[in-house]
Amino acid sequence: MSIDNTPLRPRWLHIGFGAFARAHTIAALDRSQKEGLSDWGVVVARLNSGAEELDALAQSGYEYHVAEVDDAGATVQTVEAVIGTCHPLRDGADALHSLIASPTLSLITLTITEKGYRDGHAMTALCDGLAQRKQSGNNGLTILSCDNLSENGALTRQSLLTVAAQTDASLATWIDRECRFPSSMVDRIVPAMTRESHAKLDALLGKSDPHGVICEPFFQWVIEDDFLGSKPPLDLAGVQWVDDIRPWEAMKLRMLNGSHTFLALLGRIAGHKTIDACMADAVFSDAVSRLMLLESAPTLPALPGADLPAYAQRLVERFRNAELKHRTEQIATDTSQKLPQRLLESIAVNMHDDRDWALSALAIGAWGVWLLGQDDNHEALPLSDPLESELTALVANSNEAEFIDNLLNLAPVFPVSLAQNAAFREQVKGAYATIRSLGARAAIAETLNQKAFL
Ligand code: CS2
Repeated sequence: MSIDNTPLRPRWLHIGFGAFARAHTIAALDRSQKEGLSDWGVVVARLNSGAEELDALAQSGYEYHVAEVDDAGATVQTVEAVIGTCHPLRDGADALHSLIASPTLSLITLTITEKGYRDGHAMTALCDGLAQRKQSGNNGLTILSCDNLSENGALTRQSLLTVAAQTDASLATWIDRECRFPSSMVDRIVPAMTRESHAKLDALLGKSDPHGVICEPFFQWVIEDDFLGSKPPLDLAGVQWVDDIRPWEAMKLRMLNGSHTFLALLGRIAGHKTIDACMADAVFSDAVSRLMLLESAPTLPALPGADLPAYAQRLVERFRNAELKHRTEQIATDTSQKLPQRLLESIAVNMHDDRDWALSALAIGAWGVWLLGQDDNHEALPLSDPLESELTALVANSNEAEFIDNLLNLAPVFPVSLAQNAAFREQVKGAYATIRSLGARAAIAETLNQKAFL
C-alpha cells in the first residue's frame, strides 16, 4: 500500500472499488470533506481483479471524477478523498491485514455485492486482518455494509463470525465484542461504465478519466447509528443517521430494486436493452407503477413521515433518466441473490394478507424464461450468476412440465415456506406459461387487463 503526502489519514478502508462505491460511498465523504475540515482519508481495496486499475489510480494522484447526469445537464465532482490503494494480489495479503490492524483505521465499508456475503473470500480477508488487530492489542472497529441486502449489518456480522469460528473461537468472540456492524440503506443509480459512457464522460471533462463514473443526481444513504468511537464526517453529504434501519431498507429494496428486477427481466426478454427504454413503453411504465403501489408499498413496515406514492413517483422519474443507459442485462446479473429481498419478501406478505401479487409472479416466471437462454426475438440472454452451474444443470435436466417446480425447489433462493406453498407454485407456473406463450410484453398487458386494477 502507498499513502500520498496529504493531511488526510488512513481512517477508512473501502473494500470493493467498483462504479457504485466511487459515485456513492466515497463521493459522499469527498463532498463532506469539501464542506468542512476533517482528516478522514480512504484507502480503497479490491480483492480479485483490478490491481492494474488501482496502480493507474495511484499514478493519476488518486483523483477521479463523478458526473451526475439527467435531462437538465451534467454536474461534475472531482473526488479527492482517496489516499491509497491496496490489492492482496499485488501487495501481498499481509499488506491488507496490517492495514486492518492499524490503530489509525476505524471504519471499513463494503460494496462486495450480494454474493460476497456467501462466497467467503471477503470475509476471510477481513477475519485475517481482524485476527492481526486483536493480536496487536488494538481495539475493534466499525464494519459497514453498503450492499443491497436486508439487515446488511447483521448479515455481515453473521458471515464474519461464521468464518472466524471455523478457525478460532476466541477470535469470533473478540469480533463480536469489539466490533460494530451498523446496517445501511444505500441508493444511487450508477450503471457499470461502458465504452459509450466513458466517451461521454471524457467529452464532459474535456480529458480522459479511466476511473471516472457517470450516475444520476439522486443520492441517499441512511445509516444505523451504531458506531465505535467517532462517526465518519458524513453529515454534510446529507447522510441520515437512524436507530432502526429496517423500514428504510425494506422500502428501497422492495420498491426500487424489486421494480428494477421486474423491468430488467421482463424488459430484456421483450427486447428492451435499457431501463429508460422500458419506461418509454407504456405497458412497462404502467406495470411498474402498479407493482410499486399495489404489490410493494402495502407490504412495508411503517416508516413515520414516508410518503410512498411520492416515493414511487420519484422512482418512475429516476428510471426515465435517458442519459444513464442503465442496461437491463446488467441488473439481471446475480438474480438468484436478488429475488429474496426484492420480491419474495413482499410476495410472502401479500399471500399472508390475501393481496394480489400477479406482477411479482411475472417477474419470478420471467426468471425461469431467462434461464432458457432466449428472448422473445430469439436473441441469446446471458446468464451471469453465482448459481450458474446449478441453474444450467437444472435447465438441462428438467422437462418443460417440471422445470418451474424444480426451480422453486432451489433452497438458497426460495424459502421453504414459499416453495412448499401450492398457491405460490401454481401462480408462478401460470406466470411462466403466460410469458412462454404470449411473450413478456403481452403477458404484462394481459395481466394488467385481467386484474382490472383501479
Ligand atoms: C440495481 C441496483 O444492478 C442492480 O441490481 O437494481 O444496483 C440499483 O441501481 C441501486 O441499488 C440503486 O440504488
